[in-house]
Amino acid sequence: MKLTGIELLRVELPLVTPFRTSFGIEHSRNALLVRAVTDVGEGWGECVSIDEPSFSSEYTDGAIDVLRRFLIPPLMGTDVTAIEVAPRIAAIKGHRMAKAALETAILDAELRSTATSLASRLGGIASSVPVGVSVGIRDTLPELLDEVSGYIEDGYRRIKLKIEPGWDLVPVRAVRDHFGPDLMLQVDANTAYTPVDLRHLVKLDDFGLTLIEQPFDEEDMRSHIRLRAMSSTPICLDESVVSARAAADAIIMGACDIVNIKPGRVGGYLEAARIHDVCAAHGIPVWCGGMVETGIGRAANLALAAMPGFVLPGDISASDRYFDHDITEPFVVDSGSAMRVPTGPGIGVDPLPDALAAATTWREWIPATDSAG
Ligand code: OSB
Ligand code: MG
Repeated sequence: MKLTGIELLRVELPLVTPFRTSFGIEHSRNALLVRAVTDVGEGWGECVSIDEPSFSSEYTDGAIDVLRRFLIPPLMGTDVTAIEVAPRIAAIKGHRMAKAALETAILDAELRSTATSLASRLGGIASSVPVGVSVGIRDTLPELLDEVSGYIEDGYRRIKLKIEPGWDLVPVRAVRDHFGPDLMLQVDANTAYTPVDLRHLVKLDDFGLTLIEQPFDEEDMRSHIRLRAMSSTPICLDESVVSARAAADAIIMGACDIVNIKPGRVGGYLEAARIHDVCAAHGIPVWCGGMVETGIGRAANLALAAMPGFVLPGDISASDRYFDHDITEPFVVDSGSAMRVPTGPGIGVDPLPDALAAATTWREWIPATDSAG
């Protein structure tokens, strides 16, 4: 198929609750959407970068710049299939979130043109997948317990608490004591700890956690290996796993028991599926991470999470956990903490025109004539 144009859109969706992590606080989601226009129809992708380079080195203004100047031009006006996208832009280093959004938009267009769902393209088999909710750092314990209670009433059976030095053992103990041993509970530090914290983190073993996610710096494999040897809590990597190769290396060197797969972080859904396969071959359970996506990114994440190795609940919560008004039909969680996988062509959802228009703060149309040879 021929790529004839790309539209970049920024949308701003206010969050129903501010989301605080060890690396910052967000009051609204400023998402970047990519609409690929081809001779066989169009497709959508969402770039999961955030405003500042604080989760990883990527940030949204940078993603727009690299898409416009380096990633879109080599593809524009040419014949392209989704599997060719990554090799054709591989000379550009890094920028995996930007690459993922572009590849997803092209993949969505391709799949829609053959009425194939993304889930079936990736080898997804589940019609519904287990999901949980990621709970930000709060100012007080009562606020945290209130927030978690609300999610449990909504149907969630798996809670992930964001932690950082000074907000770890006490909130984890409070949630475990208040909601009891049956609640599936895990924590995510987003790289906030250093090797001097190793013995402190072992104390989390008392709380029956499903996993601890990325306690140390993304490049600090050694501390993850050491913690894994000292602690009985399973170690999960997020930020460190930027590719299937990185996943294989982390597993072989004994740095993790579990892998969080985020398509944006690894350059797209095709690489994400490869990570699934690498992990499956090693008996490593995986789950689908989240980056506070709009309905566009959420739909695609559900398709990925339908693959058989996704045995742990994903960070794929209902639209109303994040936004009053999503830009797609809202996603809902059922009373059993599960969410349906879209079955329609491509990612299976479309932006609602009015909701998209209301949320859009900026758009740029990049036609083929600008750059095609
Ligand atoms: O580390 O998993 C993370 C959100 C933004 C940036 C990083 C992370 C998160 C989450 C998932 O915890 C939140 C969600 O999408 O539900
Ligand atoms: Mg994480």
